[in-house]
Amino acid sequence: MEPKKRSICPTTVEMLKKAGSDGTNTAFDRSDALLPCPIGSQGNCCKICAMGPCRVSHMNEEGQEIENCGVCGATPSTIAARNFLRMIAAGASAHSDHGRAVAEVFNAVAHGKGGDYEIKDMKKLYQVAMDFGIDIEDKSTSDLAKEIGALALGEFGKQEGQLNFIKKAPLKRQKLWEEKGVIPRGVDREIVEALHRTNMGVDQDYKNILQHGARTSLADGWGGSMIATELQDILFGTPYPLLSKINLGVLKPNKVNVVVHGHEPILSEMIVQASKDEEINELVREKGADGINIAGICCTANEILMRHGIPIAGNFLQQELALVTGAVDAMVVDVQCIMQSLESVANCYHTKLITTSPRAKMTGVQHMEFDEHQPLESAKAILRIAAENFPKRKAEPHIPQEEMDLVAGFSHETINYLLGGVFRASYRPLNDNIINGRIRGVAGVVGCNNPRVVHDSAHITLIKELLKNDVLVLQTGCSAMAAAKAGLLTPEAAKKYAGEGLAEVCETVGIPPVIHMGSCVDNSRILMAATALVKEGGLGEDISDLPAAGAAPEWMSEKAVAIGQYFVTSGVYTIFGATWPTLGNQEVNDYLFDNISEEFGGKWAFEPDPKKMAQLILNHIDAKRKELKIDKARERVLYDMDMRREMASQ
Ligand code: NFS
Repeated sequence: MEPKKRSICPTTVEMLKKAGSDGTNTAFDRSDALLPCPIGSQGNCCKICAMGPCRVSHMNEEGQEIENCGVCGATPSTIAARNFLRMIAAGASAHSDHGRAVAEVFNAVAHGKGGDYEIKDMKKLYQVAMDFGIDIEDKSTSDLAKEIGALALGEFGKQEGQLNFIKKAPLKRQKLWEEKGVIPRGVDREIVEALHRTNMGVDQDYKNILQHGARTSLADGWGGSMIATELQDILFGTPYPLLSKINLGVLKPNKVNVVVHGHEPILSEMIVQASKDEEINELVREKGADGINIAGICCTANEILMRHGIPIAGNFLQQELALVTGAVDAMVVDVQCIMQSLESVANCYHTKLITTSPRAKMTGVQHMEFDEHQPLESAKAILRIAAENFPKRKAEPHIPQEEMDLVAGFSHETINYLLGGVFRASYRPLNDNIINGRIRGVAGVVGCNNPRVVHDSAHITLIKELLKNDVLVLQTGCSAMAAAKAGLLTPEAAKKYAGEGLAEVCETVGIPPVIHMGSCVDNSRILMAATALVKEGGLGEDISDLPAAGAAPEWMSEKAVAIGQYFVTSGVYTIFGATWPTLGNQEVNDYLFDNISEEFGGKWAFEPDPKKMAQLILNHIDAKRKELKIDKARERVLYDMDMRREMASQ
């Protein structure tokens, strides 16, 4: 396919052309060459034992749909539900193993063995201590940190009781979860149980399997992911709004370009710190460069953007293209969303690709284990390699010009502060503007890129439709990067893209109409923002009452399924684009797209067309406004505006 049909992002198109002429193969090429398996993509393939793999539903040579059972008798619904639960469990494991790594570093810091890491946000330390139910009176910060560290680590292996952060949800929601029996015990326990239940011959009732999917997902959203976010904020600082830039134009021809790619800020924070080291900068100058330039890809980029304003090179589908510029002297990766093809792409240019986590090595790639006891030294060693590599560039780099300004750094706490001020921090102004109809509703737009969708296009079409209709957009992950590249993360975007009501609120408060809340584990911040809206009052008693919805228009990772499910289980209407993992099974679809809402108030939907997706979200928001009896208020606001326009034209 022609590069310009591949992406709406100009640097992506430019680098795809260059990759073509350099003979470099990318994910875009491979997705053309490799069509998705028609059986697997519909959730109709069972390969959990050696009697199969069983294709349980397929077309025969006459084109008739054949629906049969697996060799063991497993029905297509059981198989589709098992596959779905395994996706949730895998996604939850990724976020949670990240959370555990942070908890381990946090615990080491609390015991004075944290090397160069330290506690940066004392206020958040106290907040999290209270969330854990710790009596904070008369305790030193070091004692509090030790207690938090022990409790946080304990959340993973807990056998009984419930995860602590469940208590942060609205009371009505907690009660509902209890009634439905889905409150997670330990994070690891739920994930292990998911794998056990989906073994050959164990759980065979698709609803029972999916009920455990609900519980496993909560162990992610209100467990592993939330632990990651909260402890990262204490260790590295709670984000506050800041300016930065995005897109491949942030790479600089005369600097040593180091791209950090992956997910855990434990690594990227230290790379940022080491880049300021005088000895490293001396070496960089010795090698003929004008300095060192750090840029991020994927969610680790979001982490260091949110806390340091480090620019972002690009989102998921730009990881190979960053190397195609010929300007990246080192790409350092840790875990998750790292394409194995990076090794061959790096070999086409001069880039040193370096793996750092014992959990994620790559054949043929230099491994430099990141020593968490001497993190700064590890980071410096990586930067030395990058500096040494600068003079080895094979050709003049070809860096696209485009870079875009953005404002990021919106934690749940800073939204509170921005809206209410230091002394009256609150969500009241946001609730009031939703109630009076200036803001029609709120949508979380998150998730990945997927080469089966024109890169970034579904994100941008959906978000623009929502803004036009006065929907405030909260974002994380690679979707936030797509919006940032399109200029939607600037305060000026309100005037340009938002409806009058939303634009007015954004201009008064001085925020963009699209709020970047961080990486994918930071979807827990969106849960907290939704909870704050409920607790502030006037918008119902539960997350499911809010005029709000979620979407992942270009998803590809199992992590997205885990996130989507914890939003649904938390009461949110959640729509996925691209494809849907149980497409081939009516019974499971009927449950996930419809009946599940009787249990949890939220439900799934699948809609690949972003305009139709926006309409579904607006319909849902309007229905919720009606239930809350605030639909009339909005009509009045709109009427007032029409009247104003009419008066202006007279
Ligand atoms: Ni999320 Fe972040 Fe991006 Fe998708 Fe991958 S980087 S954790 S999974 S591709 S949004």
